[in-house]
Amino acid sequence: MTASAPGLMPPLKDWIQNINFLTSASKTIELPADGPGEIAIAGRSNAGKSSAMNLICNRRRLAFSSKTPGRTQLINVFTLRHHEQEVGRLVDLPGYGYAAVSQAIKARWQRELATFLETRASLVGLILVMDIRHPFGPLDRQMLQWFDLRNRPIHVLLTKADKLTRNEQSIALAKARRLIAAEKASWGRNCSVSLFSASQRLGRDEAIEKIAQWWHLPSAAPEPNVAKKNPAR
Ligand SMILES: Nc1nc2c(ncn2[C@@H]2O[C@H](COP(=O)(O)OP(=O)(O)OP(=O)(O)O)[C@@H](O)[C@H]2O)c(=O)[nH]1
Ligand SMILES: [Mg+2]
Repeated sequence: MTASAPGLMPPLKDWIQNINFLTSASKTIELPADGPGEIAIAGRSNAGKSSAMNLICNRRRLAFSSKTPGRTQLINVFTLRHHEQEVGRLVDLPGYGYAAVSQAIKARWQRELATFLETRASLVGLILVMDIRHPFGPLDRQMLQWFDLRNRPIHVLLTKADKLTRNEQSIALAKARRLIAAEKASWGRNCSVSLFSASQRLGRDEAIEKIAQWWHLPSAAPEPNVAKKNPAR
């Protein structure tokens, strides 16, 4: 994080839409030099990564979302600047597990994802997007295990929550929390989870709160009474 006076910045949710596309690459070694706080967004093919990123950033087509699974086959990097200074990057990773590609291509992507998660120095956190109807599949767990080696935070978005009733959503969330707690000897110790729906605009604030934390930025305006209690801040 490079901003010197985060207290003077507006809440991230009000200006994250200033984020811009930086570059695409098909391999980690082709990416630009390590930059300020990179946050990767990963998930199974068609899980809803691009839609999640569009809602978080309040942009209609920042990241390309489509009805054809597997369309995002590149590592897409987006950068956020404040007064010309880069404060963070969001990295939309290619989806894994797309059934309609060959084993060889799947294996190549798995290797690329592992390389990215294990070696990218400026990676400060991982947002893992999972369809709430079938979360924590074997490939999701593989991602969690690779990233666990870095000992950095992970936030799981249980997306497409609109496909379930309120009650089913609560059950799915509680089940995910139990699973994370059961894994606290490994990836679970760095992992949090929340409900998300791009189509119902659910869960944006919670996701931004994580991102802001990881970038050391304010996520929302301070409560008036908090401001009074801490007049110096
Ligand atoms: N009902 C519902 N549909 C969603 C939601 N998020 C995404 N979708 C749909 O799911 C499909 C895939 O969404 P994307 O955002 O393109 O998913 P992705 O993970 O980026 O896909 P790839 O990059 O191709 O791996 C699209 O048809 C979206 O409209 C959601 O919250 N609710
Ligand atoms: Mg995508």
